[in-house]
Amino acid sequence: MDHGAGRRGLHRERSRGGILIAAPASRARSPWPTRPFFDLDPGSARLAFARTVIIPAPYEGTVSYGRGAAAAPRAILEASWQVELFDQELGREPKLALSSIPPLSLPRAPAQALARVEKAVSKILRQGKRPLLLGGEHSLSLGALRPAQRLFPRLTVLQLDAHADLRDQWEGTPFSHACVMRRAAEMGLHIVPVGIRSLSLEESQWIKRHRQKVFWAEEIRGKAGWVREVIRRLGPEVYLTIDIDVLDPSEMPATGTPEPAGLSFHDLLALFRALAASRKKVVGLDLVELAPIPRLHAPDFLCARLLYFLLARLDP
Ligand SMILES: [Mn+2]
Repeated sequence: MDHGAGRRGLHRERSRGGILIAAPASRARSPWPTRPFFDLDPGSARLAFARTVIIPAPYEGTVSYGRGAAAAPRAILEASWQVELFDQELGREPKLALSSIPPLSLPRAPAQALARVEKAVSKILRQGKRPLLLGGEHSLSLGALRPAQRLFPRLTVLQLDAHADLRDQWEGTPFSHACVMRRAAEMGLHIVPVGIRSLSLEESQWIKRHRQKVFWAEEIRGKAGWVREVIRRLGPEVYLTIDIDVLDPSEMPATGTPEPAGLSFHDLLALFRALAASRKKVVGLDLVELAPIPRLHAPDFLCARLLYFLLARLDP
């Protein structure tokens, strides 16, 4: 359905039109570093011992120039080397059983890219390990959700996001980042969206028609009780998708489609603390839509720090 040129134009901004993002070409071409995430010692970063396996997926499908989300996996890897391994809250250095594979080489066509993600995620799931997909665009999540659902049919998707991502189609493809949760819902997955504060009329109507519970950003900021309620709505097996634009742009400016009045880093820590304590099984996760800004490394570091906090609690 066409909602008019104005709204489409607005959404084009969502497609990362508005922010100039470029990485030095030399860095883009240099080979992927062999140095492990978080500088873990090579022994504990071995694939055989890993409980969580990072899959770097530098993909920004429909964008034809400029480097945005595709630069994120390397930026997070490099930032992760600076993360302090001592966890003050835990009072120790957690022993992460974390490994990674080399970045996926993804074709531009969304359907083919998703198929390749699916294959990589499926392989890790079948080894009894937890895939951690590092995007890239949010559309990638679909490639992880398909194999995860095959193994865990009652899977819940915990979606942290500023946008509903419930459009039926966008820019001629049903596999756009703006459609990812719509596809997930159509797969019969139970969805728990958190931090949403931007959506189209079509998405708003879909939410009403399907009586979809949404934890709006407005109902979270500065309030208590929402964490417990989110956890209560999760099934025993959870796939966590972190669209980093869930955060307020004051803390996370490096994303293609920033939305004001978002969640805080502390909100996410509170949620992750509760999620880890809940004994729900996080069978897979992704972090998507970081679009690094050259010479502004705080957002890249935030992502690394967020993942370290979460993994330290999921794999204590
Ligand atoms: Mn999203």
